[in-house]
This record gives sequence, C-alpha cells and structure tokens, in this order.
Amino acid sequence: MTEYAFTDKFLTINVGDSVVWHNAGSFTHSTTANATDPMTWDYTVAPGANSPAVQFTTAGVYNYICKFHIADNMWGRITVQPIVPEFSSSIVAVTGMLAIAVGLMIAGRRK
Ligand SMILES: [Cu+2]
Repeated sequence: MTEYAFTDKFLTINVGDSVVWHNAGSFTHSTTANATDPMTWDYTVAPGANSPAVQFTTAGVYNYICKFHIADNMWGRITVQPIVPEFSSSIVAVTGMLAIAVGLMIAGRRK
C-alpha cells in the first residue's frame, strides 16, 4: 500500500496462501475486509510497517478497503482460487467425452 492505493489492486492467490500488506507510504493506512465475507480482518498499518499475515482458507473473492481513505477510492480485491483435486479434472474429462459422444450420435442421425 502507498498513499491511497493498494498494489496490486487485484491479486489472485490459491487457498492456503497468506498475504501481508506493507505500508510504503508516509500516512497510516488499513487493510479492512468486508464484514459480511467468509473471512474478515482489520489491521491498521503504520508507515513502514507490515500487517500481520492473513491466511486465506476459503476460496472466494474478497474486496477490502483502507477504512481511513475509502473516500479516496482506496480499495483492493483478492481472488482466492480453490485447489482443484485430481478427481475433479477426471470428472471434467469424462463429461467432455460424453459431450463428444452425444455430438457423434446427433451427427449420425442426420445421414
Ligand atoms: Cu489509507
């Protein structure tokens, strides 16, 4: 975070990853989650300091703000991607093959 901005404003991570905010500006800022999200945090970060680490254990999209400078449009977004287990990709592959089989059947009827 710097004056009135989070960098990167849009951050994509995986479930289990942690995020630390560093205040590279000369004013105090905060990283404050939306209170209705599945995970919440609210840390005030002094100039030159780091926030505590926030570990994201639930996939989803988290919008957060600096509560001191929301009027200056100081917000960011973290997208937490689920870790896809092996069996899920197998299901996708099977579904894809079924779709191809249905397509062949339809093509066959048109002859
Ligand atoms: Cu701020």
